Amino acid sequence: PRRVVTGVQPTGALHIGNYFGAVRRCVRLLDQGEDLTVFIADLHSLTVRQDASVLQRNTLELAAYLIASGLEPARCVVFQQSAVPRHAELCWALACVATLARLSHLPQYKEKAKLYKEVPVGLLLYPVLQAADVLVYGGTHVPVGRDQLQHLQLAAQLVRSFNHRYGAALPAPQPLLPDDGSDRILSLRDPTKKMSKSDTDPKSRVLLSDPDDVIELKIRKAVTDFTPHVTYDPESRPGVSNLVRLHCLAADILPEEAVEEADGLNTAQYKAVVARALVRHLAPIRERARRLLADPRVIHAALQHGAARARARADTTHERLARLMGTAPL
Ligand code: AQP
Repeated sequence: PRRVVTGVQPTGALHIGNYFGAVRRCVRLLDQGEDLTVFIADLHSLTVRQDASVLQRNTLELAAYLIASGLEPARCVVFQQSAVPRHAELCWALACVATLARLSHLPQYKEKAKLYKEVPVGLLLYPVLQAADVLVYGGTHVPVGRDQLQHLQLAAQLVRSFNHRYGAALPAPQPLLPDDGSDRILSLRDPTKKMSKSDTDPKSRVLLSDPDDVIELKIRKAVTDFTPHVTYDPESRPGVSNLVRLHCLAADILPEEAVEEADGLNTAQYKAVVARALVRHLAPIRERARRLLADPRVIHAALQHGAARARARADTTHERLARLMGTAPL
């Protein structure tokens, strides 16, 4: 059977790139009847320095927004990664079959390592932990963006080495790629870059927590180009096309339909249409999250319930692998 596994880091408020690129795709997978495991990747977030109380708050808020977006604990397994120590444990076993050469050649590692004088080992192990996150549940599919394909190839290679060494039968996880461009929502201030939580300009992203008027303002200020009419042409008009894409994702329409709706409007007028579609889509989610956060006990209970289910699944994999590795308790 298919098992879909994915994680989101609690490194700051969720933006519409995370939402359309990850969260909403997961909701769609649930609607299609997939078996889905979603974790809040707090261990991953430790690769950069975190303030403990901020991390806890971000974890709570992320849980609220995941549940409010439709990843309800009754429909999928949602939990905090650190609540299931098997992730870190399997990461170690995988690290023992990974090679330094392979890990240090991954483009994302090289990119991030450049920012340090002394590179933390966690940065190198990041994709190994990602592999463990999936394999610990016998995950078969991972919803990813195109920029994560290399990490999935690494996971497949680790699976081959691990299976070869121990005679295990872990499945190599397959990527699930979107065909609607939702894995690459661009910055509203610089459409050559991805929208990102860590961008220093808050106007570069719309947050799920943004009030209606802030959404309108940020879309109104979005950088486009000097052609007044609206077309969908991601290569030559990334800014406008990003807005068309957001319109499509929020209103559940195709680019042709969005462009038709924009007929006779200039980009400034069209931005109001896009903002309206986003507000209509996001306001109910924000309201549900606000209610959840007003009494976090429901969130705590949901996470505990999710962690218990995840632990039970992870234990099954662990026991099987421990026997093969010779680390089963005597
Ligand atoms: N711009 C984006 N468009 C589509 N999908 C996106 N994702 C991130 N940015 C975009 C997807 O969101 C999921 C969760 O991401 P993450 O929390 O693991 O961190 P990230 O990928 O590093 O996301 P950010 O927002 O850019 O954070 P920072 O700035 O901290 O690095 C993933 O599935 C990701 O593909």
